[in-house]
Amino acid sequence: MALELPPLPFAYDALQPFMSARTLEFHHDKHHAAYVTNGNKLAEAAGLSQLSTEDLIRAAAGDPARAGLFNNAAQVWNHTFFWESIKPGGGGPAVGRAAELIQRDFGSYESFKEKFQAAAVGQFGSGWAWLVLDQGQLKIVTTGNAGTPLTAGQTALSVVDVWEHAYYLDFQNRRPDFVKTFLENLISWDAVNDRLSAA
Ligand code: MN3
Repeated sequence: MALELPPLPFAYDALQPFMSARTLEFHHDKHHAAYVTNGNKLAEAAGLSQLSTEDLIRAAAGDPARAGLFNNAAQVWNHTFFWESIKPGGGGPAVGRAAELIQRDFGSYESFKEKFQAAAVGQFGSGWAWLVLDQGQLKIVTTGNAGTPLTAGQTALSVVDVWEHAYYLDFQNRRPDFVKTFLENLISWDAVNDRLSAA
């Protein structure tokens, strides 16, 4: 199977009160799981089941005949990356190398926070807001639907899912409050620093 559903890297109730167990049950066990099931069916039909998730995404990107495969495979990768981008006790100003690069590329943590919040809230409809490394520079980018920095030659460092299913049970339509909570209470700077070290 090209696509797999890893267990969440924390307990379902570990992010409360910032992200509820009920949100995680639906988001991981229903939404993320459905992308895995559907993506594997489409990969098998296309004869691409032997590929890794990343290679499957690259093989389907930009090919209108493989749009469904791309959407499901990229959503699998994006969600697994999202779960690894948040943690219990997360949030707050960046630390370590991430803090140095944010200072260098955004001027200050407050400026980064303001720009990230604006980008995530401003993404029209479903999508994702990312912190990426692009040619050695930190950048904030958004992608619509299943879009992923993997196919843009950028190294993903962190992400927040801004599809409504990510926050509706906890925040209803208040995406700005969800993004603020991501930044203040959930984002894992350890994960960002690990990804910077590996880049
Ligand atoms: Mn989602």
